[in-house]
Amino acid sequence: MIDLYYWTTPNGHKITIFLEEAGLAYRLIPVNIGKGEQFAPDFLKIAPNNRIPAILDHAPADGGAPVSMFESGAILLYLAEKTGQFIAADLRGRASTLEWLFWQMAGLGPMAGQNHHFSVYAPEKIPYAIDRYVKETNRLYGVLDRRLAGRDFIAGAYSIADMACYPWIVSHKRQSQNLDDFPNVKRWFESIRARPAVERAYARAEEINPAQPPMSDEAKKVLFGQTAANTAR
Ligand SMILES: N[C@@H](CCC(=O)N[C@@H](CS)C(=O)NCC(=O)O)C(=O)O
Repeated sequence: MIDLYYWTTPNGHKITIFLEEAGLAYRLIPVNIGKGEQFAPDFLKIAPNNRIPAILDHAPADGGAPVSMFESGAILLYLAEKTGQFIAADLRGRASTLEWLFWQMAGLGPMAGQNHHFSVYAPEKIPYAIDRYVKETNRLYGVLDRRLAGRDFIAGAYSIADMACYPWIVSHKRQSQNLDDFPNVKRWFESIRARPAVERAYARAEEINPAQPPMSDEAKKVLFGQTAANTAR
């Protein structure tokens, strides 16, 4: 059994997608980040960065004590290694899965995240910041589009690289990106959206946080303006 500390955000969806695809038994533990639940002492013990997702694997492959993990890319890799699924077994396939997984973690995720922040959440609209992140997101979509030309998936067979990228493309409109400009991304996106496991993963999100209401002022206060001092627990 795997406990998944989860909220209904792109980084959370990556892990429900994997667990649904692999058919692993898991329990969702909602961590409502808009209410500050990411600062609960028990959560911080396994996720010291006060961010979801995190997991607790009660049956690790070495048969020892439960293993906890934070950081969605590390969790995807851990689960792929645990199950032997969604990462190529050969050296070259594995290398290409890892490079695109890390590309998502270090590029697409953070840039699209800042794009959301300045375009949607920031209390003042700062044209330079919006333009900077919309353009950088656009560049990254272009990189992904070129990668997907002539390919069904990002790194050979369907893999953790696809699972990492897909949830960040779901919110393309919020990122001011038009999928018609990226036909390979669009084809890939539609094929992943239609996967039954992906549908189940997003249905779990609906159960936990129906209709995903717009972020409240209270949630903005919790999420934005965190510093070392005010998050020290
Ligand atoms: N690099 C981290 C980022 C995780 C992350 O930013 N999680 C967000 C939700 S998508 C969060 O928990 N935010 C809580 C907060 O900002 O306090 C990962 O991929 O796991």
